[in-house]
Amino acid sequence: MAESNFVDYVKILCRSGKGGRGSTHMIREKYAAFGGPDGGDGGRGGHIILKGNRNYWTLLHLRYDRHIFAGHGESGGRSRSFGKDGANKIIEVPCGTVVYNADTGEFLCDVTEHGQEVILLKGGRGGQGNTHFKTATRQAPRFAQPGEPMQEVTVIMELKLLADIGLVGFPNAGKSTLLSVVSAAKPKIANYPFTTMEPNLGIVSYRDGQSFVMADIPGIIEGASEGKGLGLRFLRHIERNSLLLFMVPADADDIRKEYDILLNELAQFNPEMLDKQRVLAITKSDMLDQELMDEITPDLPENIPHIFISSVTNYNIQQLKDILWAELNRDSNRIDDSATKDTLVHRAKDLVILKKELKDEGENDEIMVETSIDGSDDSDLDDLDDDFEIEYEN
Ligand SMILES: Nc1nc2c(ncn2[C@@H]2O[C@H](COP(=O)(O)OP(=O)(O)OP(=O)(O)O)[C@@H](O)[C@H]2O)c(=O)[nH]1
Ligand SMILES: [Mg+2]
Repeated sequence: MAESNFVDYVKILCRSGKGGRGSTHMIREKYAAFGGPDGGDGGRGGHIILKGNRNYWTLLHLRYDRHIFAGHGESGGRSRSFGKDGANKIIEVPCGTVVYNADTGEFLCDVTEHGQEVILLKGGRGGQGNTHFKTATRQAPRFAQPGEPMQEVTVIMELKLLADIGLVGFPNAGKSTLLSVVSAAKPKIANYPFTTMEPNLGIVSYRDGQSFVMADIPGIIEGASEGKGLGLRFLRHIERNSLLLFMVPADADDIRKEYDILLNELAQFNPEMLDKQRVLAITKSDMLDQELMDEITPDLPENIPHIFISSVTNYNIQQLKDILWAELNRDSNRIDDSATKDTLVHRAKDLVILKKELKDEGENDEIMVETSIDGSDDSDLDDLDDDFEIEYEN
């Protein structure tokens, strides 16, 4: 997987900036007899922000930047001058990026829309300068508030492509061929299994300038859930599709059995996949005549729509599009405004699975951290009175 440009899994260390400390400065001027406090507030630490960008299709660009640190807030200064805020770090990600805590597997956030910004880690607030602590009885506070500490987390970012329809089939079923016929995508097509090694997306134009997005993923075989073939790692790219198009070739020994195997593998990956609407296409039907189709039909699953197609002769391709469009637009399947409302709840990752995943993805190497972040910077506390509690308002 290492040489591929299609990167859909990365582990990154993120750290926000700490807040700048408030200043303890005292006025010392020739004509101000007793001066007094004039220390300004520290600046806010930089946030770590994720931003959806539809021009990115993979997480490849993040492979080269494993440590993402925002800037620290500067300390406050004399004459009530504020410290400068630390610079935010914006991480641009493709739409469909899901973020998990790499240590606990906890789901943190996801980014589905172009331009959408999500604060992953907040920068520490700046401390208040000593001017805030002046009271009638304490005219010259020689302390100020330290800045809030920075936050750190190692995350796993996973890309789950956002498409309307996902193609599900054994290798060689004709998935890529169909995509090449109904869209402008040019996936590799060949008469051997596992031609497709990474997902392809295509935009299918429908009547009246409407369109939908189709995702072609590598073929699934029996035992994929135990890691056979290319395993199930690519299934995450059809997790969010509202509709699954199952494809079984006309020359399969047992069409019904192939369909059941596919269904079972999806269930092993995530049982919620079975809640999605399905359509079955019997591909390569140019190899069948009407008589054979009639013979096959009674054995097909009863509860879902099916259609015989041929990408080579274009047989029933328009009818297939009609069925897909109708299913997509059934209220029960509709994804509001293409994926603002997710079709799938992101669950926390099981720790055992997480460990295995990291190993499979070659991401289990430790990310080195140069400095520790136990938060408080002791030097900030030097001037504090013992009896004074510093609290941040929320
Ligand atoms: N006769 C006939 N052959 C087809 C049809 N569609 C695809 N094929 C052939 O089937 C073979 C496999 O097609 P692909 O589109 O690469 O199959 P795939 O499902 O993408 O396969 P993987 O990427 O390996 O999972 C190719 O040799 C295609 O030319 C069809 O409608 N009729
Ligand atoms: Mg293919």
